[in-house]
Amino acid sequence: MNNPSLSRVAPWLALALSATLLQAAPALKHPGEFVIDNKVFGLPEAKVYQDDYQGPAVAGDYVSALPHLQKLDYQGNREHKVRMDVFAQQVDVAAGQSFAAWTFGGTVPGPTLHVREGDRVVFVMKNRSDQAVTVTSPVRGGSPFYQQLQANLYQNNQAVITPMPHSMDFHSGTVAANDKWRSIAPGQTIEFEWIANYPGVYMYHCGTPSVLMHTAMGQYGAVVVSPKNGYPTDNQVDHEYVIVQSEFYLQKDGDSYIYNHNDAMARNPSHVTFNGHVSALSDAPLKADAGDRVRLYFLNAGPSGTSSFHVIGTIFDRVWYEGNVENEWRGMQTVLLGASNSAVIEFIVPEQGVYKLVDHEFADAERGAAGALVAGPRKPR
Ligand SMILES: [Cu+2]
Repeated sequence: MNNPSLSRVAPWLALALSATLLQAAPALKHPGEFVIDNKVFGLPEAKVYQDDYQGPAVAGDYVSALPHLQKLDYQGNREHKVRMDVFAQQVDVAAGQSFAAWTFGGTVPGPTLHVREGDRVVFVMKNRSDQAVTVTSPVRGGSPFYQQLQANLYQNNQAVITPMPHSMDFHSGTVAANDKWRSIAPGQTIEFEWIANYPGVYMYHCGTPSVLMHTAMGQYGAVVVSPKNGYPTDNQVDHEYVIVQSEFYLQKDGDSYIYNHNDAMARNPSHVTFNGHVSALSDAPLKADAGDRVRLYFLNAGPSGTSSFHVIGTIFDRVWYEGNVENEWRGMQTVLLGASNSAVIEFIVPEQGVYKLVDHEFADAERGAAGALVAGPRKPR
């Protein structure tokens, strides 16, 4: 090689090529798995079986309770063993207003799972709707979810027994739905794997008919799949929170509330909430300081309504629609999200004060889709 500039470039080129090749080879685990565009497909069939498991209903190191997101304290990719059992609970949606919800893990919305693009999830779910499961007393061997849950004033949940078939549909997974997302009977356990092939903020929900009823009864939550190479602002973010918007269709029934399917069909919600309770983010507002960059992982779970999310007094510096870094918007006042759409939203807190979070569809804000971020003074840098 006579050209000196080329010989200087060559080692860099070799390094860059080997890095690309390393990235281009996701770990395969089972026969039949194949790779297209760096994504893994062809996962094994789900297993459905009967066992006598009575342990923690939620397990997984990166599973948290809203509005928390568990930090990914590992490099590259890993396999996650995650359990979210399904069972009924009496949950509050407003002060003194509760209903016998169908839940993943005992809360509405359910636990938040955090993984990285390319990670593998081995998911287990037991249908325990035929038994009384307690989630509000200390549990050993569970996930960070339990400690966060027990610190949450709005999760004074009580066990209820409502035997019922249920299923789990992760929008973050790419699989044959008739296999992995199939319904299981009370007492049965389902186990399947999925790969986080695409980054973003995803909904999971029960897909058992009536899907409208099963989701409106409380069976949904969020999965955050962080991009392999992160977001461009990762080292500037001071606070991050997860918000799930959803609506309820409840009518008074004695001391409690029950689901009204006609109201759900007519899209006439009784409550629209952030994180499952009309006061969740008002009485316990999000915290930050002036000048902080705040990141929200926002999911509109529906089941049927849209969300026009706005933070009064701020402009969204960056918005990644569906949480994919390729879908970047700048300088947004409001983010419009259909049912099961999401966004990663960032704004800079302009000064000390109170910033109201609202669904700017004000009929929904008045039904409860409102909260606040309280900002302290600017910290010396
Ligand atoms: Cu269900």
